[in-house]
Amino acid sequence: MALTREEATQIRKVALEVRQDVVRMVHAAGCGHPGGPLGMADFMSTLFLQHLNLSRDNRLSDDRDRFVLGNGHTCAGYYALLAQKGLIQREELLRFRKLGSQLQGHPHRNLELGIDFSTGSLGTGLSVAAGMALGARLNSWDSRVYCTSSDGESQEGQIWEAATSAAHWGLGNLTVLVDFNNIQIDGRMREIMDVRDLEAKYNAFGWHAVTVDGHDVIAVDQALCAAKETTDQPSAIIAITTIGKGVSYMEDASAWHGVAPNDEQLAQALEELGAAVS
Ligand SMILES: Cc1ncc(C[n+]2csc(CCOP(=O)(O)OP(=O)(O)O)c2C)c(N)n1
Repeated sequence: MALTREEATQIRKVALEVRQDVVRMVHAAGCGHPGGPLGMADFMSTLFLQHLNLSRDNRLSDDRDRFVLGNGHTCAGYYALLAQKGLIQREELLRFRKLGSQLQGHPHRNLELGIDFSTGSLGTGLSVAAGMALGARLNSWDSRVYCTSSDGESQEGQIWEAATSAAHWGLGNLTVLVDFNNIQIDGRMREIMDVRDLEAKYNAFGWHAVTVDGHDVIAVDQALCAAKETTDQPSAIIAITTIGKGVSYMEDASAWHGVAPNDEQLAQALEELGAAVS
């Protein structure tokens, strides 16, 4: 069913709050990755609010959805969304990347917090997600598995081993959302290693693949609904995004892949994101 106007408004509001949390968290840590999560905030908020069946109440049960953040360096936004869902305490967000914190710079498996798998080593997430999807099917669990990936991560050979396996097993309960911002750690994809048309590639591997504007929450929601209806093939949603979305000096700039804003830059970012500057 299509998103109502109220649902779309709520998702956009949460995406904005996630962006505010991301810049605050990375600033407080003095290090981390702001660009990716700012770009992913709209499609991640659509997934977490509208589709992902994960809550404080069901987080330890078998019959719930699983989530794997394949591009683990973008975890600031993931943690902010787990806080939105009541799985992480809001105060903990500002301990991001601090010694002793449960919220390290790459996700560490912690089912109490709703974190299903440890990631950060690019290429591994989709394999694990495919294994979870197969396991859920073998156990007859009512469980869908969602995984994120990225254009940079798509350079890893293991992604395509996982894609081959998932199609072979007809994992209709598996969906990957690929953050395609055309930028990776060192610059533009085409200057480093162009992965080209990922929709065509996933289709050729036997997936149901679509490309959407990753900032259009209505389009993302429709793609997630179509993925649910595709029961005999895994689905891939190639989400075209702008790295650093919402903060003018971070937008489309690979320099902001993994740098913390200073005090002045934080103030400007929060102002642009409509947050109270304290
Ligand atoms: C196996 C592996 N190799 C290298 C890295 C270092 N690394 C971290 S992020 C990154 C770039 C990934 O590209 P992408 O996810 O597209 O970057 P973004 O869009 O977030 O800038 C690299 C190479 C890693 N984490 N894992």
